[in-house]
Amino acid sequence: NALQTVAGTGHSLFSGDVPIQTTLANGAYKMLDSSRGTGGVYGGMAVTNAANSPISNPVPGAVYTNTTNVWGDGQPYTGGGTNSANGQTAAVDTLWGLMNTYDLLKNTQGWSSLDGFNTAVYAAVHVDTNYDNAFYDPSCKCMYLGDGANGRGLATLDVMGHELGHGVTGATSNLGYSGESGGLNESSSDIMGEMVEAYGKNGGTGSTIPATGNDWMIGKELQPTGAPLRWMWKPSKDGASRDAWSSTLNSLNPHYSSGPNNRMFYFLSQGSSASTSSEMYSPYLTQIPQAMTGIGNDKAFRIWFRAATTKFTSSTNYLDARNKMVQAATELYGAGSREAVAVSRAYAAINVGQ
Ligand code: ASN
Ligand code: ZN
Repeated sequence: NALQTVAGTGHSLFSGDVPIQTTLANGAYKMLDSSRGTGGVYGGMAVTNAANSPISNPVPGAVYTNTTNVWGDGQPYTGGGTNSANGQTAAVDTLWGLMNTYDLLKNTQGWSSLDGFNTAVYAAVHVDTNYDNAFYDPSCKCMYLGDGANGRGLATLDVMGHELGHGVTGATSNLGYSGESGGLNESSSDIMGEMVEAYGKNGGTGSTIPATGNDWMIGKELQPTGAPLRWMWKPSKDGASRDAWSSTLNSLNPHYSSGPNNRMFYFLSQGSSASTSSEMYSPYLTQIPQAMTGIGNDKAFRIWFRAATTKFTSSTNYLDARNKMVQAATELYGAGSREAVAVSRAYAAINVGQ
């Protein structure tokens, strides 16, 4: 076998120096990790160079290669060539995000790759010019990433987890992308993004998700100003997202109707506050005491993942999600358990159920 997986080093922008697995073939190193996923286009997880191919008709390009197994320069992209060390940096952050997402799913949920069948996925970086978005495309089982704002790319751990989360959703519940189902689809990706962040920031190993390490803000590191795309504990801080369920949620963009479920997950993990001046106060939580205690990232995500991948359907709405979350918590921790009660309280706090 001419292929050999070898340990390399990446100089990333968002995560410092990171250990990566690459492949040595014919004297050159390739950004292909055949230890994570099988089949697919490359027989493993890979990062390709889209070399500014237009978003209207994106071409993934070739897998990144290098003469040594040290990659990137840890700096924002300055436009001097997508194959340069500076151009490799986005690929390093992207591979680190792919690795941590794969390992979180495998090591904490026993779930293989995005589809549960260990099908390898890949990601193409430097799509288009000044393109400020990233997305997962189920038809190629691949992700596309632009260079984002200020050459910083899009490959933070939470954004990588978010986009790849769409791959998990598409392969399981296949939640729709409008109405309440669309909001839950987006929220599921935000939840996974934060869990990948917690996992990766703590080194990306172990069978449980660390209790701390994620910031509960989506994409905070993308802008030099540190302005996040979304706030999970108080989604309305973005001026458009909702904090609680109401019947008008249905007509919103999924990135805004995700708000209540994001807040539910924050409360479930971290708890809420009884102080009316706190951003973690919910007027809908009428149970006594009027604040809930969280059950932590690991248990909260275990319950979410079970409900989302084995119980939700394409048309699950907020009430259905609540009922299936209580069911999942009951199966994992017992009827009337602290965890099952916490789920019902977290949903009550966003005006769903009691
Ligand atoms: N990056 C966006 C997202 O995953 C793309 C979109 O709007 N679907 O939500
Ligand atoms: Zn999304």
